[in-house]
Amino acid sequence: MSYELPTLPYDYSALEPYISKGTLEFHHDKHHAAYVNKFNDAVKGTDLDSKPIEEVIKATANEPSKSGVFNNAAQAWNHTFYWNSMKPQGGGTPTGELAKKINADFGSFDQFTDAFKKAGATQFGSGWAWLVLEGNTLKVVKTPNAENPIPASQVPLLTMDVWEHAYYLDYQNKRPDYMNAFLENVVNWDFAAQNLAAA
Ligand code: MN3
Repeated sequence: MSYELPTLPYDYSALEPYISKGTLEFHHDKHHAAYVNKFNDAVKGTDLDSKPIEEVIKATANEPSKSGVFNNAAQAWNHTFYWNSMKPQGGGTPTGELAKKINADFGSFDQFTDAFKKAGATQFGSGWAWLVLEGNTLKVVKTPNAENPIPASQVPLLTMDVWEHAYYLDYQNKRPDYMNAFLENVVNWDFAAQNLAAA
């Protein structure tokens, strides 16, 4: 059962000027596609081949001998989740239950954004910043390289890719500018709210 590269949920130019067509073309068509292809090659013919990708991620996390499967499975999953964490005319603030829960668990929306940006800024090198539900509490976490919150039994609600390939063409080394644009202009709070409702 091979994992298919999903099409982007919007046009390549739909997030401009915050994330360019060129960035999304490289990021989706080259980087994400390569992870998907390598994952399918690595898992083919193994006992994990028929498992859902989330199960593969859980089964291979913390297994050094299976890092090739894990890294490509997690990166295939993370990027699909990242595309859905953004939308054209995104940004703004969450509403409804998600807004209430952010206020309850972080103190305020501003305290959430401070924590999320700090997670992205302090992830040394490549990785991801996440809003997750752990038990009944929202948390911000960061993960290095391909790692994601699934093996820790945290439910991902939202993610931001902080690998340089996510922002270098548009922002060069200025990761904070990319993070501000992500939160102010493209973040998809509807997606996070759906994930919370389904958790
Ligand atoms: Mn990436």
